[in-house]
This record gives sequence, structure tokens and C-alpha cells, in this order.
Amino acid sequence: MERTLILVKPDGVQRGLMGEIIGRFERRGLKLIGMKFLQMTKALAEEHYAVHKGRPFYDALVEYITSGPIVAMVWEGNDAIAAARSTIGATKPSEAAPGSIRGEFGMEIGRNLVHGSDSPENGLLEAAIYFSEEELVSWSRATDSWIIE
Ligand code: IDP
Ligand code: MG
Repeated sequence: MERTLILVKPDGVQRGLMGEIIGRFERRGLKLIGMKFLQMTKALAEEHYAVHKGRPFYDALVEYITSGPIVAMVWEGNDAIAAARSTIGATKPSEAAPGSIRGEFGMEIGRNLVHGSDSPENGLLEAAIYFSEEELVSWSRATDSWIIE
């Protein structure tokens, strides 16, 4: 089972798209095991986006991600990373597949609505930035046998 950290970024919250975005992952069949509503501090943003430090868009990215509340979630599933990334769509919304979250709701890379971890290792590392192991819920879903073979 992989875990992915998903964020509804501040634009998703401000535009009233929280339910829409969360529903995409829920309907896909990923299983929610943790969820928080919070506003990122600069320190948290710098930890989350450490790999991008020094890139030309870094300061604007930290400004954007700390500009309002976000929803942080951990979703679990076989191949959860790839499944979530395809549901999210390409980084640049103008190039994101129609039907993906970014392809349906976004216009610009600096306002791309949602974050999803890019590898199983980063899924675990990023989940640990936001959630302690005790905050993650292990549960059996009534529909599991209809979603997982
Ligand atoms: P991802 O979110 O699809 O994994 P990354 O390359 O990891 O994309 O970049 C992290 C975030 O940084 C993007 O989601 C976007 O918000 C922002 N970002 C990336 N590249 C640019 C850029 O060229 N200009 C402005 N913002 C960018
Ligand atoms: Mg990324």
C-alpha cells in the first residue's frame, strides 16, 4: 500500500473547491487515513518545498502556499502515488488532461490548486511532516472488496 500526501492549496479553499477536490480522490477509490485544515507557516512551507529552494519561483511558491488555509490529507492505496497524480493532472494546468483537477479548474502553474506526492518515499516523508503516526487512521472500508481485487 502506498501513501500520498495531498494538499488542497489556498486557491482551492478560497474558490470553494474543497469538496470537489476531495471528492475526486474519494470517488477514485483511494482511502482517506488522515485529514487536517490548517494554515501553513513559512517554516512548514520551507520544509515541504525544500527541494525547490533556490528555484526562481521559490519565494512566490512559499508566499502562495502560506497565503490562506489548506486541507492536508493522507490517502492510501495500491499505486496511490500514480493514481493521485493522474487525478491531479500535469503541474501546468494549461497542459493538464481534461477531466483532471488542474485540467478542469486551473489556468496557471502558480495557482494549480492541489499537491500530490511524487514518489512512494516522498509520500511517507511528506505525510510525516503533517501527521504523527497516531493521527493516521487504519480502517476497513465496506467497499474495499469492490475496489481492491
Ligand atoms: P507538482 O506540484 O506537480 O509536483 P513541482 O514541480 O513539484 O510540481 O512544483 C511544486 C509546485 O511549485 C507546483 O505545484 C507549483 O505550485 C509551483 N511551481 C512549479 N514550477 C513553477 C513555475 O515555473 N512557476 C511558478 N510556480 C511553479
Ligand atoms: Mg512535486
